[in-house]
Amino acid sequence: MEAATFTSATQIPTAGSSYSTLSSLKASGSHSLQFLRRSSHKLKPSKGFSIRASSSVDDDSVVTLLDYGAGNVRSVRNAIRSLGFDIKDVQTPEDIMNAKRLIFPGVGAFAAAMDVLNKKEMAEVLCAYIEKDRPFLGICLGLQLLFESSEENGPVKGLGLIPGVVGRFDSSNGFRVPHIGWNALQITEDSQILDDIGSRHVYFVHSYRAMPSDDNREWISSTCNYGENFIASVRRGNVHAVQFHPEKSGDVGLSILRRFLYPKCEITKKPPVQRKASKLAKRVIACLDVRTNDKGDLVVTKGDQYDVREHTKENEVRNLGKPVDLAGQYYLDGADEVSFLNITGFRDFPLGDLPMLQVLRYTSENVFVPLTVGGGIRDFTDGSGRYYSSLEVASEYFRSGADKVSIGSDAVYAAEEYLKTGVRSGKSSLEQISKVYGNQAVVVSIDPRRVYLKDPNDVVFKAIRVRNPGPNGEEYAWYQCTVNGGREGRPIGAYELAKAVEELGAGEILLNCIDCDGQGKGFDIDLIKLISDAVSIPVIASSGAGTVEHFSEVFLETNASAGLAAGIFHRKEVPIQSVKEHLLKTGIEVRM
Ligand code: 1PR
Repeated sequence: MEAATFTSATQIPTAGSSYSTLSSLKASGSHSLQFLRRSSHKLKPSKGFSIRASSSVDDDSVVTLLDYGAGNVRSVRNAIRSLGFDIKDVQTPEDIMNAKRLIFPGVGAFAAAMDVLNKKEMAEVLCAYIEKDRPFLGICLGLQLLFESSEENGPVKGLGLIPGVVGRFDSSNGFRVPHIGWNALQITEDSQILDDIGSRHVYFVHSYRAMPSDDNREWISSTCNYGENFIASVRRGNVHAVQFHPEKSGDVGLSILRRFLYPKCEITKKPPVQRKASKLAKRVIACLDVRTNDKGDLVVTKGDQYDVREHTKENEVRNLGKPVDLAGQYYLDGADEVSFLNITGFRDFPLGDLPMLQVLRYTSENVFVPLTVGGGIRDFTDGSGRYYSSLEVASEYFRSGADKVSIGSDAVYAAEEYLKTGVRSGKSSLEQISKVYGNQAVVVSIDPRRVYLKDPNDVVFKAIRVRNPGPNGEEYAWYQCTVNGGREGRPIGAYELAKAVEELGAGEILLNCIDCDGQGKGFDIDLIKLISDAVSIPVIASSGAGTVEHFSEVFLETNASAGLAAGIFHRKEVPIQSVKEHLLKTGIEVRM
């Protein structure tokens, strides 16, 4: 159950205590924090909204949610609740017809979703509901299903309400697929729910998209450019659908949901504004390495080259704060994503590590940007002989509020096996999880260590000339992958691993570097350039950030899609907002 009981060691709020863990945050004056405070009050709209008296408070405070059980819609639920609404789940087709307002957060694959809708006899009722112009909001796949068909594992027939075919992004033009990240929209029509957002960014994560055409023009309320103009939202009367994720788009996304949920609020009609096309913004990610310290408390820690212990007599695990509090703070500070890495997951079974699941549950109640969790994702047999597949482990993480899971050690073994046999067995955690939850939900975290060479031909792995020579003047290096938190080197390089995991279904790469971790001397530009040029999935540059300039350097010199840092944020040396302001000044698009 969501409101699980808690060990006091985790010091996380009890269910229903709203945002009390963040009460200690001294961010007064922050717009977002004000919003969070407001949002904890039921049915209390934001400033500038006035709700006219409604006939029935009960009816007006319920959102009907069409969750056909294909994946995790926890974040949508949390966002709806944070806006003061209760949720009624659709159980039967009649529930759709009786809905006062219906939200359809499509998840999973197009064909599977249509299959469920047809089998449960909901497809026809849903069409009738929409054709009657009843309040509807489709999200992501919930937009795509309105079209005639999709090419995803198809062609597959859709609901056929909007003319057009949903197709895959073309990665041959250099744009990375999936499209993951923050873009601003071109609002083309009076969209009502988008009235407040101006040129602010919203969060997308998808590989398929619907394209504008003369036939569907009258539906389109906004488009977005990602190598090509695709449909970002549609609107006809009370029917809305968005390709992006409002529930993951921070306060902008919540304001979009609020507009939908409070249709009676006064809106100052503004003419649609034509804006310069936005590029995909570079993301700034805050990473929380989490583990239990020697007293049994779950803490955020941070290592130097992966050594997380203080160099004192006590040799304690460094304690930089509480996971839920810090994640909440980084959300308010403007982090585009928050990552939790359960760094002892390789030796402790994560499903036995309930505090980590609880951290996710509580964080996802109030943090409305994507959450990634990693550590210990692998097949496991517990002491009593019960076998858990990696898919079960990942599913539990998703159910607890993760949007993506990150796989470290197990991806190394899978890549080694794949390179040895040349066969995709379909059995690895990576393959199984990406098949069920989609590539975009699976990140592979690489923990490489630099191995210097005098001659690049000394190894069979990809070696490159490095800008800073090794201790004996070596001009080359290869990047050896490690497992178990850097404890064991493996016979595979980061380059070979990255290419293999892309083929096995990874949607993104989190590229650490043990040599740079915690050093504050900058990212390993050679490594990040090597990997981000080798794959066509997004690469997150990690390890070594010490100044704002390190972020502009990595974005200007490599094709990294995101920059991740830990130590400088935990020690409050560099605020996330300063990183973003610096990037903007340098001409690099970021979400503000
Ligand atoms: O192998 O699937 O169980 O996953 C374990 C995960 O835990 C991996 O993602 C691995 O990177 C991570 N991990 C394991 N041990 C450590 C450790 O530090 N002892 N943390 C560890 C790795 C690296 C980054 C760090 C950046 C930025 N941490 O996440 O946050 O280097 O730090 P900085 O900005 O301070 O330089 P599995």
